Amino acid sequence: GLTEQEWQKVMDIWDKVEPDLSLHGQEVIIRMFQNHPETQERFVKFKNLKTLDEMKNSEEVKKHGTTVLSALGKILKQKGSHEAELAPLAQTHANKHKIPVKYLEFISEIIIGVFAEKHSAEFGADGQEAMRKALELFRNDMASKYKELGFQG
Ligand code: CLN
Repeated sequence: GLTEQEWQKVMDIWDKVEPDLSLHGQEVIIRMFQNHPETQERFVKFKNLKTLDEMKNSEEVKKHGTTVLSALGKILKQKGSHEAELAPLAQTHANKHKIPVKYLEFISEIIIGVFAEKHSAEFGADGQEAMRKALELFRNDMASKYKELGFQG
């Protein structure tokens, strides 16, 4: 788990991100599609977006970015006691969307990269390390749920 101090670092960066979730979320989704095109294939609603401009101009991408980051924010704020928030997410991502754990790894690194770029002064090496640990915990718990559900993610 994380120390109280590490959770505090996670909450500190979240305070910077939260006022503009849609901008951060949009950036995360677009970068994920660009760096890992196989992730885009999992989205029926985004498969048709071909160019970077199309992605940037898509209100749906922005909306989905907000959905993802608000769900993640709710989880992180539980500081590890996230069972209630995580269970439904594991359920849909395993059974419905069929998302390998590997993709959760991709998005974790992209989240850290985007936040670091946008908040270089406030999100230094220690903050990034704390966030990496928090996202690892999230991912490990998702992976355990996947196993329970019989999904070899
Ligand atoms: Fe996801 C839908 C949260 C990572 C693929 N995702 C949703 C919804 C979330 C959500 C809330 C809507 C409700 C639901 O279906 O459940 N996703 C998250 C969070 C993370 C996340 C939090 C990690 C930080 N999701 C992923 C990826 C994966 C993916 C690992 C592919 C690349 S990133 N998620 C989906 C798909 C949907 C979805 C395909 C369904 C979208 C739609 O058609 O509306």
